[in-house]
Amino acid sequence: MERTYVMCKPDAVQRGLVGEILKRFEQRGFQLLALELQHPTRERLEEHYGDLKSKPFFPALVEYMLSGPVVAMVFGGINAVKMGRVMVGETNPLASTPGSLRGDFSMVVGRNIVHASDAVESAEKEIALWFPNGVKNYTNPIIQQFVY
Ligand code: RTP
Repeated sequence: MERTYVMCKPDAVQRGLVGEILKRFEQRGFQLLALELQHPTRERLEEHYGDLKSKPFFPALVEYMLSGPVVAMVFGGINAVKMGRVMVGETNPLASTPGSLRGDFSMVVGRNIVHASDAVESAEKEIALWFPNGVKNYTNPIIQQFVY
């Protein structure tokens, strides 16, 4: 089963949007595989956003992500990575259509409420980074009956 890493950013936790985000992924048919409130270290965030180290907004991004706890989640499903990005919307909320999480709940790129992995390979790296003890797969019979 393809897996993706989804994270409610600190502004989502502070605004009480965790339930809404989780609900939308569950309703769409993703299978919840892991869920944890975490207080990430600077080191972990710098590794998570390692590809963006040279960007001018990198220091502000790390401070934003350190502004409170995050909710780390792993979801499984068919095309989970691409589908997760559709759920989330575009990086800039201005380009995110209503119906997507960022399109419904955010206004600016610096407070865009949620992360979802952008490729299968990065999803697996992110899952290993945020859940170092591993994430167990299991079979959900309700979801399985729609897979053909
Ligand atoms: P994410 O990794 O958080 O899911 O976001 P993304 O793939 O949609 O976008 P990415 O390019 O990976 O950027 C990561 C996060 O950095 C912040 N950002 N700020 N000020 C800016 O121009 C700018 N650009 C990106 C956003 O919080 C973005 O989600």
